[in-house]
Amino acid sequence: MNIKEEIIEFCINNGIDTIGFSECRIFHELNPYFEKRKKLGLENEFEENSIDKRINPFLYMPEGKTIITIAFPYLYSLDFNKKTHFSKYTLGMDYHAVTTGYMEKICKFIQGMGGKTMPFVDSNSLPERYIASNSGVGFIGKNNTLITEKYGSYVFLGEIITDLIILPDKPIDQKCGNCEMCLEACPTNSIVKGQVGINNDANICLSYITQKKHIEDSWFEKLNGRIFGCDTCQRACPYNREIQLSTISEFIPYDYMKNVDVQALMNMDNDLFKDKYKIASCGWRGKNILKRNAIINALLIEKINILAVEKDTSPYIRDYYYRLLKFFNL
Ligand code: B12
Repeated sequence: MNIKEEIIEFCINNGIDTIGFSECRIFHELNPYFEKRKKLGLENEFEENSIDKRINPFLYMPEGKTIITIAFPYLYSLDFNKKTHFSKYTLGMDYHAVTTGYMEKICKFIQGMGGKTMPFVDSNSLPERYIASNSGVGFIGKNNTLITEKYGSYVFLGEIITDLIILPDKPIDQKCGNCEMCLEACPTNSIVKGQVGINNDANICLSYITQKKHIEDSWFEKLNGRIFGCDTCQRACPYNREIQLSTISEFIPYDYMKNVDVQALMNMDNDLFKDKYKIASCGWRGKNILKRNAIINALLIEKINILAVEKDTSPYIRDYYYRLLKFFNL
């Protein structure tokens, strides 16, 4: 068995079957693309400003030779019938913690073969979807997501830079063809026709709006049941229909994430947040973002009385309370 086969076998034995390899190199071809997005004001606050940090893996490991991409499937059910809901990627244990556990094991294995390793999941600024598509793990669809054959786009991505030279896999061509179901489904038209990425405005993507600290009143009605994240463009994608579900047990949804108690969420205190929501993938933005979105959906979708929020200790929450009353003429 060669190094590549040994790594693949180790991953499979540890429950990971979607993995690919690509050459570690500077992604010069993305430079004009990122420049153009910058000029058009399409950059999102969660994106890295420095283009060098986005395209140069050698900043993270100067002796890097290969990037290994691992896809972690997270979907446990294709049921999207809940009116008020968290998006699917948030339902289980925080993916940063889960994927780090797997990546550490794989890194140790590679180190045992004499290789240096540098793992990352969301933890540096490299373009994870682009690297994954270079590694043949999937293709980047018109909805921007990395779509795998087995699990569709419902995967998290993790990468390991190593100094081992490993035969790269072939990238997979985009398979969207003339399909524009994601464009048509997006409630804010954040995905528009054109070259993938260039014309997409992540600043009006509802996933971002649910995570943004300050939102204008005009967004209240757009949330339409969303507490954190948005799955609309993924739900619309035909490649997400006949897919296999996750077998990663850490991603089994917590019951309170699947069945949202809006009343509890809008009155949430620090203890409840720490116990339940901080440990899920929606925790990193803090308690008040979730409370705010719960209050909006309590009024909009659940028709629940939000009076108790008037006395909330947070001025941020009280501000949204009064803005909502005004907006809905209550
Ligand atoms: C910022 C960010 C966001 C922002 C902006 C999203 C966006 N449209 O880029 C917001 C908050 C909106 C967001 C939402 C989501 N995100 Co997010 N996000 C990120 C983050 C931290 C950076 C991404 C970024 O810089 N985006 C800006 C775009 C322009 O750059 P890009 O991602 O590198 O991809 C573009 C280029 O590669 C280019 N491209 C592709 N091929 C080619 C070829 C050539 C020649 C050229 C020039 C360019 C080019 O097009 C790509 C698509 O725009 C990444 C982690 C990371 N470091 O990559 C996670 C990440 C992309 N997010 C992820 C997830 C899961 C999501 C959501 C599905 C969560 C949800 N359900 O709400 C949504 C999906 C929304 C969507 N349709 O994109 C996963 C992606 C999983 C997947 N299968 O694709 C990532 C990789 C995190 C992870 N480690 O798993 N996210």
